[in-house]
Amino acid sequence: SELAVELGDLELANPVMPASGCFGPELAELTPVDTLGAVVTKTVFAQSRPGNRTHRITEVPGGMLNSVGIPSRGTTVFRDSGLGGYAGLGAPVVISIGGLSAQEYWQVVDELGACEHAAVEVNVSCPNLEHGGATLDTDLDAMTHVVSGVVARSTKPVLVKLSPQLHGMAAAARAAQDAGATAVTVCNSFPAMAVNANSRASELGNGTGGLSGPSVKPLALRLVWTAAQAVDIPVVGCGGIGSADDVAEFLIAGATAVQVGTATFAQPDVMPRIIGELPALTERLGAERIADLIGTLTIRS
Ligand code: RRO
Repeated sequence: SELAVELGDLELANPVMPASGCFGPELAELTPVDTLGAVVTKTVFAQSRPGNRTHRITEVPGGMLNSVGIPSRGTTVFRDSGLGGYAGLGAPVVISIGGLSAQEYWQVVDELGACEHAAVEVNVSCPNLEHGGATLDTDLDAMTHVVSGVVARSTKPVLVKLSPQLHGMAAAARAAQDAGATAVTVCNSFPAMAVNANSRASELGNGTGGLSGPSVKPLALRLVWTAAQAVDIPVVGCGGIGSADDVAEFLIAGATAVQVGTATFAQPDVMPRIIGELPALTERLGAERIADLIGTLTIRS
């Protein structure tokens, strides 16, 4: 159909899915989710873990900061509970996976086995984990080791969620491609912090966190454009997307699909609404199919 896009062998009915961590099955009670191109789960760890101290989220002008720290009940509980409730929502499920070592990532994939999912997204870019985060993609050898092991073990397409590296993006995207990734997701939240001058304390219980929302959109667009030029695999755009026009901008810059995160907190129905607007947008932009927009950016003369 006119909205379909492809991530390797993975065909999506449309290019819109939630960003990992910003969407739980409870959203299905507020808005229809079976129209989404896919659903992406909160990152799953092998073991159960509590996550970071509160306060975990704070609003800032133009967006929000989070330091959630991946609370997880562990892979087997997730798998045996209908994918934590994500199965049966009527959309393909992309399982975000994390770990503090290569073995931990691989254990998640092994324990997921053949359970009903459409793809995995390897989170190599959480800014909020112990030991200064799990931003593995700043060490390309370490990322290659993890990703190639996941690709070898997984029967499904493998997306790799990258950090917002303003200088290292091309190299990181290329390394993910060379490790066998089906697509790269660009990008995770931006390392940031918020300070309360009255208390002289950080707003977040972890001290620092990840910035997301409208303020990061121009940065994310630039990173998507850079990644799309560097690789031959699809790029999934993520960062400040909250409207159908935003989706068009990311596709034109080179994204094949997009993820919506922060906007879903204030507007639970934002994704179905955007999807509903995409046919008219496609027509207004003179394209027959939305995929015809991908990577069509010209430089203004
Ligand atoms: O859980 C988090 O604190 C978190 C993760 Br895993 C991530 O990848 N990105 C983010 O902004 N927060």
